[in-house]
Amino acid sequence: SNTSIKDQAVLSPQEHHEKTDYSRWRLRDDHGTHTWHYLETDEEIKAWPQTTADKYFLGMETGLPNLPPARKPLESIRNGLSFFSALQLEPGNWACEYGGPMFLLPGLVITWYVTETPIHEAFKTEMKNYLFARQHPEDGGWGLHIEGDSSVFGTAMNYTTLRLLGADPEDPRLIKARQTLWKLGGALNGPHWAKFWLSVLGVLEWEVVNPVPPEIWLLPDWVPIAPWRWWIHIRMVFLPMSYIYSKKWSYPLNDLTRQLRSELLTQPFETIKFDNHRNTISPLDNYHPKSWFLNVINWFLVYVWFPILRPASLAKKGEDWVWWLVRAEDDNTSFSNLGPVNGPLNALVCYIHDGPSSYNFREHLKTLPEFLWVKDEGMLMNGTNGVQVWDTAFLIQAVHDAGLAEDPKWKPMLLKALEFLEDQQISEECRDQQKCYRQQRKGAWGFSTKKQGYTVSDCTSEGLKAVMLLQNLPGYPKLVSERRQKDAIDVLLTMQNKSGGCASYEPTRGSELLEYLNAAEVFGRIMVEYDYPECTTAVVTALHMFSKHFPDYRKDEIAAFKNRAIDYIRRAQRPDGSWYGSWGICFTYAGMFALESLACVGETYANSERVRRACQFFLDRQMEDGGWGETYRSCETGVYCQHPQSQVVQTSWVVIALLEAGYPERGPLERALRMVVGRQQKNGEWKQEAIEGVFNKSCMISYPNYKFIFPIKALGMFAKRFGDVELI
Ligand code: LAN
Repeated sequence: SNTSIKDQAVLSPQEHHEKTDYSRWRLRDDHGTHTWHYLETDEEIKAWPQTTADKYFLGMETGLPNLPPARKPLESIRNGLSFFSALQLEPGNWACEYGGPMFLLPGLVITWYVTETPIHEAFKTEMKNYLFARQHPEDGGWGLHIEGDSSVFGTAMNYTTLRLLGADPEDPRLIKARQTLWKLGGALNGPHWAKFWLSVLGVLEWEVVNPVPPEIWLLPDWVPIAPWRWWIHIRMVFLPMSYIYSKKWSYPLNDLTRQLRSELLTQPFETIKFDNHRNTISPLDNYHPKSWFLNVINWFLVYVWFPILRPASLAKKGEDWVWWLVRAEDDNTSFSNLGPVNGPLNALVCYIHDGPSSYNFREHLKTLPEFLWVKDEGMLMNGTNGVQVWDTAFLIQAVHDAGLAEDPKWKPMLLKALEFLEDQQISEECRDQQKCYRQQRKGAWGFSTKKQGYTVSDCTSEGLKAVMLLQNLPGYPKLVSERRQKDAIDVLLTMQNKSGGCASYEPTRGSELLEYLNAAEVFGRIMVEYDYPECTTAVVTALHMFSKHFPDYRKDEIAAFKNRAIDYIRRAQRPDGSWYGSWGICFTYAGMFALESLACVGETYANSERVRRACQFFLDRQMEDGGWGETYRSCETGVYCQHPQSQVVQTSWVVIALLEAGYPERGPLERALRMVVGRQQKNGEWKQEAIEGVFNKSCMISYPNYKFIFPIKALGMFAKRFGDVELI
């Protein structure tokens, strides 16, 4: 702790918090696999010095120099790159915090707790610090994500996490959190996943959890609701959940969980009839209310299927098949798992099935920390095991689009980035691909690492584009062979939907009607894959670029794919000229992609009413200071919601959009970029502003590197078009 005894005496309990010694934290990056380490001894510290990137991530002084003030786009880019290049990690990738969601760390900490896994003291301390730092000052609660209003999900789960990490229930901050939780009706008003985790912990009874039957995995593939058709993140969460639900596995009651019963509930535990509360939920959590259809099914499962009809043999068969699929997922991802929700759940399944000292469970304990991140506020759990491929591919493209890829100053950085992408391309199909319903992946890139190993349509596309851009310049080695580029194209050609659009991990496999079975309550549009202008654009532009270099390879298929995709982009435009974004906030993000799609088939401001309408949509929303800003409410409501402050990232997206569109006038672009350059710090960095990303309509997620990548790209594209003119 770095607060002295004297300080501690004068701090009120509220202000008193421990901190670890930040000069001891290090990020290790082993082929993109990130883990944070807290060094205990002086020898270790000497042997492993803290890097500039470590210091930056931890919010410490980086010592990066002040640079000559930028007046022109290329000067601003140079300053930005001087700073950002210092954050490149040894294997060639960039990293960052990937926080935002506030429901991830609880799953991990509950899993550790119920498996009696010791937690490193430094981790404990910083996790508590993070949760306190992100507690809403007004009401002491937490929301679904860092910027969201307090909800039962956020408050009950993070309160519980703090208690499991050793926080004192009499700490004024916990008292305040409890009051808010009680006002919202307590944990009985939580959504499905909160009730699930609290039942695992033994704080609630399993009767409060809506059913998750493993036998649903036994449905034949032709059945329209069979789980292989669901969006991958939902089915991979439901998979291990169904096993644990079927076992009704709970941690034995102890003093702490007994206390939690009284802290999280508004009435005495003994007086509660739990099955009456399966469907109670606070309105603040109920983003997507369950359909009457799902309520009927749940009723049938709870009162007829489970107690009366369900044959023990079928239950066993379901559990066995689910176990097989869990094991396949673990093997195919080297225990990284698809994401931060199914990771802890799979770990728990292995613990229940194989026991605490089993190989499988212990391997999980090794990979789970790969989701963790340390920053100035403390330790959090990332939305994936990192952003490695995605951000690295975008950075390469930004520098290339700025015309700087051959500049000797940036070549070493780009070469390393290229080496990283080469290393991270997925080289083979996974074990039992068909049986575990996995999409083709040989030649693909994922969002984070090859080890995680999931194809994503746009990550493959952006990765491939970055590789092609560099490798086709003189002076860059051809690290990714022609065959491997073609493998990536083969994957992309599997990704198109009937509509012409592309989804995220797989083409859409089920009907939108499956949303009637959406049981999560807190998220919208999660049950199947949908078409996304963002993903579609990435794929189309990759195919387009590829066919310039290899005009004969699968020529007709590529041409047909492109036509159908562009048609989809046109159809997806709203009458007001905009496109709704699903992975970035929101209309500014999707508009950038859609206009890039149209530009790649030559549809621009000069020849298209549609493009002019899209430009007008943005021009109508340009702010006083030249920038653009919309809030995450755009994602929730589907209507453009003006942010009180302009945002560097969104402004850059719009500038890129207008430049892709061939918008003829310089004025609005110049005003926008003046704002962006004006926000740049003396050392070349841009500071964090509002949250940038989103998923499932309701949950926001941070993309901290966007504030470097997109200004660089926007400024570079502008300079290419209008020259390196003085902006300031
Ligand atoms: C991501 C992150 C990246 C994102 C893009 C590549 C930007 C997008 O274009 C396609 C979808 C994808 C890959 C994506 C899907 C959903 C993820 C994995 C996330 C938003 C990061 C976190 C989120 C995941 C579902 C979080 C866990 C929550 C559950 C509801 C299971």
